[in-house]
Amino acid sequence: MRTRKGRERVQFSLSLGKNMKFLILVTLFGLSLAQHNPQLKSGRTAIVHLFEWRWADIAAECERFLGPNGFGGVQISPPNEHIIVSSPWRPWWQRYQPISYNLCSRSGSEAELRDMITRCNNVGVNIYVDAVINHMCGSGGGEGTHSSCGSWFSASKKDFPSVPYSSLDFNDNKCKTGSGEIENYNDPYQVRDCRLVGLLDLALEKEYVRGKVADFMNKLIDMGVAGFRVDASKHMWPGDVDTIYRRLNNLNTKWFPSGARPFIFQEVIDLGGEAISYTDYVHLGRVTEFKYGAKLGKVFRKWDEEKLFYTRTWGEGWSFMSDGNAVVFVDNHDNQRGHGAGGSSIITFWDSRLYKMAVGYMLAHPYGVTRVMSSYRWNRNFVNGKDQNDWMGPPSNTNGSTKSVSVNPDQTCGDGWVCEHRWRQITNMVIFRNVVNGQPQINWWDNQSNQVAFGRGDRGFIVFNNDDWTLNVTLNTGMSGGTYCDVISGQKEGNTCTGKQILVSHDGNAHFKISNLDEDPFVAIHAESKI
Ligand code: AAO
Repeated sequence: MRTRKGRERVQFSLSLGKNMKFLILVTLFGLSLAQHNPQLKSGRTAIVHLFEWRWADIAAECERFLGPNGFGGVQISPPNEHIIVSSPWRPWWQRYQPISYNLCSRSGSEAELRDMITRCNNVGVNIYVDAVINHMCGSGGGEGTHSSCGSWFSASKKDFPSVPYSSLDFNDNKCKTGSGEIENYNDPYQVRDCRLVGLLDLALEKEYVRGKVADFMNKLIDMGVAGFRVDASKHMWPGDVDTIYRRLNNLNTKWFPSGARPFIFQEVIDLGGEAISYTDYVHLGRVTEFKYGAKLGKVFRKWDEEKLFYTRTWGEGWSFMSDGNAVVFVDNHDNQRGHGAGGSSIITFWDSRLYKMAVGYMLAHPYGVTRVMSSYRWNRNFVNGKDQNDWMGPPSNTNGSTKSVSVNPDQTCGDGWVCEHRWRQITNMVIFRNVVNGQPQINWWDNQSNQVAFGRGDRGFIVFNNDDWTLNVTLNTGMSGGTYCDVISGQKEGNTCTGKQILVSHDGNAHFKISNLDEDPFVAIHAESKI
């Protein structure tokens, strides 16, 4: 609760003068707490990860879809120069192997990046950069110009002249394992000083390296980005990244209030049971809460005897980190294909019916800063439970360039792009989250099984049926009397509903009937879906 209060205070400070606000934030909470603020524009609340999208497509998506539908921001794939891998052919993960901080990548050029940042900001959508600062390419990355801007490098000599980094800028002298690799996650020294899957580990304790990383991030801040997902944060010493974060510029005042700090959210996988905990990082910025998707997957799949009604205490009550520290998601680009952590319980677009419910639940619930995943399809090929094609990159042309995202007449995407964020149920729940923003969770109801409902003040109400029988019940919605459109089976268009209508009587009660066989067995109404 301490941090919830903290957030209220931060929100309160928004109404004060700009300089005053900065002073209060710095003196009372320090720079680091300000880095917990996603700096979302005008009532927006959700981020979407447009995994592997081209900059030109993101710019267009901001203008034609994300801006108008209330999305708050986009997490983009790493924008800096990366290795180009031919075996396997152009895997998505080549972008997690930096060659330099030049801004040309599989997603486009620096000019295209700048154009995207400008156009998205202009329609109220923030850009968050996936920052890969723990390492450069893999030690087996060879030598040559197989890199996205064509820069020469040598992995074996640890020579990256386009930064420049030399063999002096890496950690190998500090790492104490025989292989030079992380061998044991229970030894924090190995995790921070040795190589993660063979990736050349940067010596972030060095002033020179810190300077190069801060320059890279500051260039992006000056271009107008709102913050960073910090890749592999667990593998960097908190003191080192703290020094770098402190050097970051305030956000560009063309789009953000003066004194606004970049939003920092750190990728730390902590499912418990390892030496390194998320608590080492929460004072520096937010942290990805990996327990969230792993547990929500079990709940909706009804594994381990989980039931939806147990989520009455969802959030801190499930030993997740405190609300003000968490970034939450149902799946991410790693665990949707068996990388990273979370295991088989993770729900993805491949299980679309469960996925819509799980994402709907996340967006309706007040806990955390929410991130929606937007994926592409690939040819999965399971052998003994492992997908042999977990490396496959985005929809591409024969020369390896990424295909543009095409939009079908019904607003879904084509050419292998899944665009979960465009699924009506998910888009409408992003809007729901904006409409109920700041409202407390109230009027909880459950059937002691997998049917639950809750409201958000008098602004919204949602009902789930994940049991194998019909839900048929009258509930207090807390909303004003009238007719509302369910935004799951349809939405409000003009003064009619394209899907179900929900009648709320003057006392706030409404009758809900949801068959377990419905296409989507949940119903959501909000103040702006009233007709
Ligand atoms: C590629 C090749 C490698 C090759 C390498 C270098 O695949 O074979 O050696 O190039 O040439 C991505 C891909 C990698 C790829 C890499 C570079 O996923 O396959 O390597 O790009 O191209 C750890 C890190 C975490 C990381 C995650 C994947 O802690 O930071 O691994 N995620 C980020 C990115 C990711 C990216 C990188 C980092 C690197 O999101 O896309 O890699 O930039 C435990 C630990 C976790 C650890 C996992 C996986 O998790 O706790 O910290 O994540 O293991 O190793 C249970 C446990 C859970 C455990 C999990 C898995 O769930 O509860 O704690 O099991 O064992």
